[in-house]
Amino acid sequence: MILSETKIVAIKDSRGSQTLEAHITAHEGDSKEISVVASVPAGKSTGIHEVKSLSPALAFEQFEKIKRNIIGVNFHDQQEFDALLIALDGSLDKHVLGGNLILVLSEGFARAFAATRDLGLNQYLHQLLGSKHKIPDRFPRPLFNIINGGAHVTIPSDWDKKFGVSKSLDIQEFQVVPATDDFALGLSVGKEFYSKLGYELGKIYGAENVILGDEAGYVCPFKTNEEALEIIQELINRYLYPLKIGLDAAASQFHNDADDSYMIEGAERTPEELTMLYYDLAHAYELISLEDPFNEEAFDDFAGLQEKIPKTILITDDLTTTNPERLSKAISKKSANAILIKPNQIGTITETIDVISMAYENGWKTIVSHRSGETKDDFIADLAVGVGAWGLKSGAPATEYRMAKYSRALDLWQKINPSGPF
Ligand code: 2PG
Ligand code: MG
Repeated sequence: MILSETKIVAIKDSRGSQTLEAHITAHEGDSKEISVVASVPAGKSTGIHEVKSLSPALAFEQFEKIKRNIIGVNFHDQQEFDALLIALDGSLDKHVLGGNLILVLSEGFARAFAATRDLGLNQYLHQLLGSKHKIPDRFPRPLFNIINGGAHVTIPSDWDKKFGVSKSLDIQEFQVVPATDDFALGLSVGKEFYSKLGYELGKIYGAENVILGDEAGYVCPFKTNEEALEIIQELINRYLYPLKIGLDAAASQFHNDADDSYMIEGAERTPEELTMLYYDLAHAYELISLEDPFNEEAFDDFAGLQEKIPKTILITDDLTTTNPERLSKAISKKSANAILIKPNQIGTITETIDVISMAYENGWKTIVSHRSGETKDDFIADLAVGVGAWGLKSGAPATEYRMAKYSRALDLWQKINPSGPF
C-alpha cells in the first residue's frame, strides 16, 4: 500500500487538551484512493514504563522530518510500516518521534490497509493476531467505570467546608461488568444502571453534588471507598441487575516509594495490610476483577494477592504498560492472570498485537482499554473484538467520547447477532 498523502493536525481531547489526528490517503496498486482518519488519547495516571509523548508542536516538527520516508513508499504490511517508525525513532521509549505520533500513524495505517482490502478493521486486526496465535472465540464484556476517583477527579473547592471532603476517593475506578456474554444486553443494562445510580446518588447527596469525573463516572462527597461500593452493591441487589463489581485501584497513585507503604483512607498500610484489605473487599463484594492493586514495580505483591483471591481476575496496567519485557516478567512471577492493553502505552499496532499474543500464549486474558483523555476514535473497539479480548474498558456508558467505543462494539455485535432483541 502506498500513502499518497498524510497530514497530522491537532484536535482537542475529552479534557480539552490537544492531541494528534492523522489524515491519510492511500491506495493499493491501481485501485482507487481511500481516506481515513485516526486520533490518539492520553492518560493521566500514566505508568513510568509507558512510551513518551510529544507536544503537538514538537510532533509536527518530527513528522516533517520523516514524511519523505513514509509518503510515496510501498509498504507490504503493518509490520514493515511499524518497524520503519521504530527504527526512525531509534529510542527505547519512543521519545524521539513521540509515542503519540508513532501510534497515530500506525493506527491510521491499519485503518487504511484494512480499507484497501475491503476488510473491517476488526477483521484485519483479527488476521494480524491470527497469524501468530489462536484467538479466543469470545466477544468482549464492557467494564463500565461508573464512579470515578483518584487522578480522574477534581473535587469542588467548597466540598471541604460543606462535607469535610477535600480529596477524591483513593480507588480510581468503580466498575460494573455485565454477567452476560450478550454485549447488547450488557450495554443496555449498564446504561440503565448508570442512570438509576445517578438518580440514587442525587437522593443521597443532593443532585447538585453529583458531578462527573474524567471518564464520565459519578463523583460525590464520598468519605470512604466502601461507601461507594455499598451504594453500588445495594442498587444491584435491589433490582437484581446481572452486574458484577470490578475495581481499578491505580495504586501507584497512593504508593509511597520511600518506605513502600500505601496511604489509603488516611491510614498508612504495608503491602501485606493492603493485601488483606483487597482480600476482604474481593469477598464482601464478589469482585469480578481488580486492576493495579499495587505499585507499578510490585510484581511479588501482585503474585501474593493473586494466590489469595483466585476467583477475581487480577489485571495489570501500570505494572506491564503493554510492554513485552514487563509482561514477560509478570508472567514468570505469576503476578496476575490478565493484562490491560492500551496501544498508546507501547506505540505501535504490531507491538500491541505481539503483547496480546504473548498473553494468550501464557493463558492470560486481555482487556483492551481507553485512556482518561480520549478522542472520539473507536479503534479500540475493533481491537477488543478482533483479538477476542475478555473485556473492553471505555469508562461510563455516557458522553460521546466513552460511548463511541461501546457503540462501535455494539455495531460489530449486531453484525454477528442480527436478530437479537436489543
Ligand atoms: C487506567 C486509565 C484508563 P489513565 O488507569 O486504566 O482508565 O487511566 O488513562 O489516566 O492512565
Ligand atoms: Mg488502570
